[in-house]
Amino acid sequence: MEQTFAIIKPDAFSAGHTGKIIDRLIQEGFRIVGMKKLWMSPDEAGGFYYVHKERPFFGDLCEFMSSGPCIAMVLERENAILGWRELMGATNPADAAEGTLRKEFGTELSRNATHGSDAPETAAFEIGYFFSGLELRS
Ligand code: FUP
Repeated sequence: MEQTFAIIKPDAFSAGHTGKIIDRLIQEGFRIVGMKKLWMSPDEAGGFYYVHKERPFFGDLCEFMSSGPCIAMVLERENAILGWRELMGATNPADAAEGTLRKEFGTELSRNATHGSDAPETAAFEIGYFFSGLELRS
């Protein structure tokens, strides 16, 4: 079993897609180990996306991620990291395959509905950024 970290981003949350996205991930065999709704400050979003802090889109990314509430989750399944990335689809919804979450719910590169960790090290950092051990007891 592997854990990954996922976000239903402010665009998808405010559009009312949370239930549909949760339905899909349960259908795909993920177990929700932790889940919370939160509204990040720009600074908190910047800490989450610190790897991108020198990139030209960093400011817009932090503004978007703090534009409204989102849903943060820890998901567990075999091969969870890659499996969740596959269910989300390509970063740019325009390139995402049919049937993926970003294809269905994303609207543009900077508003792509969901986030998922890309490697075990990032999953560990991202889970720890949002959840305490107590919140993940199961
Ligand atoms: P991903 O791992 O698929 O979420 O993609 P990245 O880590 O490369 O990018 C993080 C977020 O920055 C993406 F979800 C969308 C946003 N982004 C932009 O807004 N512009 C870009 O040119 C690249 C990424």
